[in-house]
Amino acid sequence: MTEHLLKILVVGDGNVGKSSFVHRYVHGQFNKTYKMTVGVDFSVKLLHWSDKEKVRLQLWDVAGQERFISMTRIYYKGALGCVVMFDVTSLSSFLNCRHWKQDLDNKAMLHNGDSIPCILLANKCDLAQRVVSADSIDTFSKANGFVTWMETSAKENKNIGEAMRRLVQEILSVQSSLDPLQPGPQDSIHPQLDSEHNSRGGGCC
Ligand code: G3D
Ligand code: MG
Repeated sequence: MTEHLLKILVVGDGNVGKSSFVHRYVHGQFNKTYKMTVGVDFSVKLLHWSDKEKVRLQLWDVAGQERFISMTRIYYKGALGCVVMFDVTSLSSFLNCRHWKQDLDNKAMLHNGDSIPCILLANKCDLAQRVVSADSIDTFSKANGFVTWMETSAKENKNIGEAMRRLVQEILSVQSSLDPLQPGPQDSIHPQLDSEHNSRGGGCC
C-alpha cells in the first residue's frame, strides 16, 4: 500500500466559505456557528484512493492575512495543490482570484518550475443572488491556468467531494510525471501534523 501525503492550500477572500468548505469535506457538516479561523487551521483527511493507494490530505485553511491578498512563503512551502475560492454573490471576491492565483504561482512551484495544480471554486451556488456568470468564470479559469472550475455549496454539500477528487487526481498525475530522483516539495511536509483531527496551528508567521 502506497500512502501519499499531500499538502493542499485553501485560499480566497474572507467570508467566501473556505472554512465551511473544509469543515464540510473533513467532518461532513455545515455548522453556522463554526468559529472564525484565526491563524491557520490544519485539517487532515484520509482517502482510500485505490486498492493500492491511500491519500492523506493536509488542508491548510488560512485567515487573518486574507485581507492582504498575500500569504507568507512559509504558508506555501511544500504545497502540492491549491483551492482558490470565491463567493458567486461577491464580484470583488471573484476579481481577487487573479491575485490569489498570482501570489500562489509566485511563491509555490513544482521542482520543475511548473505551477502547482489549482482548482477554482465558485462557492455559495445555493444562493439566488449571483453576480458572476458561468461564462466569465470559465474564461477566467482557462486564462489563468486553473485545472478546472466547479460550483460548490458547502451549505448544501454540492460538489465538495467531487472538487477535491478532481484536484487530487491532478496532483497525483502531475507528481507521477515528475522525476522521482529530484528532491520534491513534499520533503518539507511536517510529519507531526499527521492527525485525523483538526489541530489549531499557531498564528501564521
Ligand atoms: P471564510 O473561511 O472564507 O472566511 P466561512 O468563510 O466558512 O467562515 O463562511 C463565511 C460565511 O458564509 C458564513 O456565514 C457561512 O455560513 C457562509 N457560507 C459558507 N459556505 C456557504 C455556502 O455554500 N452557501 C451559503 N449560503 N453560505 C455559505 P455567517 O453568516 O456565519 O457569516
Ligand atoms: Mg475561515
